[in-house]
Amino acid sequence: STDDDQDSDLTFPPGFLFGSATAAYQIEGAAAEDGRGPSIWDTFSHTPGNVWNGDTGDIACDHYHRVEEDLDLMVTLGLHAYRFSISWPRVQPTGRGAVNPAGLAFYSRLVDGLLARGITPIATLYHWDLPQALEDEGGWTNRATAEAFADYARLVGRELGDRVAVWTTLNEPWCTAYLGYGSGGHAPGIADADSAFRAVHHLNLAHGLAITALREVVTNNPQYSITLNLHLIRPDNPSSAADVAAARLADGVANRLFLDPLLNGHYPEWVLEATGHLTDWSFVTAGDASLIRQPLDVLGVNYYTPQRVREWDGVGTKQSADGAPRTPGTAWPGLDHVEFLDQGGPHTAMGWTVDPSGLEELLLAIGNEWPAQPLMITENGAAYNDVMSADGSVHDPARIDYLRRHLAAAHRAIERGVNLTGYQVWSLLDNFEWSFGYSKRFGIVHVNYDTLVRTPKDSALWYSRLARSGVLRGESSEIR
Ligand code: PNW
Repeated sequence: STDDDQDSDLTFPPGFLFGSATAAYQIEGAAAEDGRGPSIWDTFSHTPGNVWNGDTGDIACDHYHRVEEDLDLMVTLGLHAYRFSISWPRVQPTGRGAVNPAGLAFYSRLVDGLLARGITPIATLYHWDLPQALEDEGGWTNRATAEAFADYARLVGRELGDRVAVWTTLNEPWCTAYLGYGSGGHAPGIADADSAFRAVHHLNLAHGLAITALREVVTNNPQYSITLNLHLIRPDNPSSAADVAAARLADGVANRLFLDPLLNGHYPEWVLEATGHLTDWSFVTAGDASLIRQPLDVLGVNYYTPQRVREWDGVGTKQSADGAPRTPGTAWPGLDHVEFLDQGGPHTAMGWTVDPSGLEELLLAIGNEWPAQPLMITENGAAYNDVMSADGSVHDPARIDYLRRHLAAAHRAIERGVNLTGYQVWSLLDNFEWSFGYSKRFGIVHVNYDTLVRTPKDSALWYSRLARSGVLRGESSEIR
């Protein structure tokens, strides 16, 4: 029997938070309403050639107008928690100074709506929609953006800091730095290694400053967190020293540049050296390390697929990271001699290999290095080409299978001692999947983009049984 055959029922610990996640730009729409300022994703998506089919978040799921309906949907599904993000330009249209009261009021209503329904609010302050005005001054390449972020955190904290249970500063700073400023595949579409490393540091700094600012103003003793998309990177041939070195370098650039300052209080010297030909790191100044390292009540981990690398011998055409769309630059600066290999099927609609063992391995690796650090899976899920059947239901057995196997992997990690506090499925709704537009459906709830009607998929009904019981049923007791 392999790790993935799960025949017995698995019970999750009491208090384990089953929920689901979304992000403001991906679902809200109402992009120019009630005083919201433009973000880099408005600019990027409205620039031809950046997003599949020319899709934008102008309307998205129209969640801004349908928030009550969506809250009721969460109740129907029995969710314990809801992870959402706050749109900075909705709250502060130019990223600085004047507050937009209507924007703040929207999130206040959302939080009240969650609490009234007994759902735990997990708020993310930044899920990629930087106010365009700040990008015009250099965005995350600019230290001042980190300082502006702390001011924004403070004013949101003043408004919601009596009600939010978990504050997450940043979602996936890896994506912001390396896709936004490295590959150019995400907004603001800059392809420059030096800019990407500057962004890494200023995002780390923004996190530390924001936690400090929140602590000054909140009153309800919440949990503080950050969400990272950590990469589980395996050497193709574990007995090849060159492949092991390739995997270590990839881990250094993708993971250690975040984990080390956040949790250990310093940058890994060897990674700074290994990337020294691309940036001089002079923007890291004395004292920054202590600003960045703030105690984290929970570390958010997003996981979709592992990676497999080998040393590239320089011959032929190098394979690139799986699923990555063609972009002007690289999301892996400094890895000229590292090749990312296709890992075989099955794949999701993103082209990402389904491999739950990577999640268990990742959780154990973090748990072993930081045993006292509570973790939460803040995203995990899969895109499939779902279609509505004639009877009006959406049968998505592949997604159920994906979720079941990843939840079993998470359960194995718990049994092996990892302090895992919850699981947020990505995503509650089909939504704007960044450069892939509306072509990729990650939701457990189907959205018809003509009518905006929401229909829970089979996976949503399956997930609600899990959330209500806390028991992941074995395959043989599954009713499909
Ligand atoms: C995450 N990569 O994005 C985000 O947090 C979500 O907003 C997004 O919808 C979800 O995962 C699904 O993609 C990622 O290229 C985008 O490695 C790209 C990568 C990783 C995460």
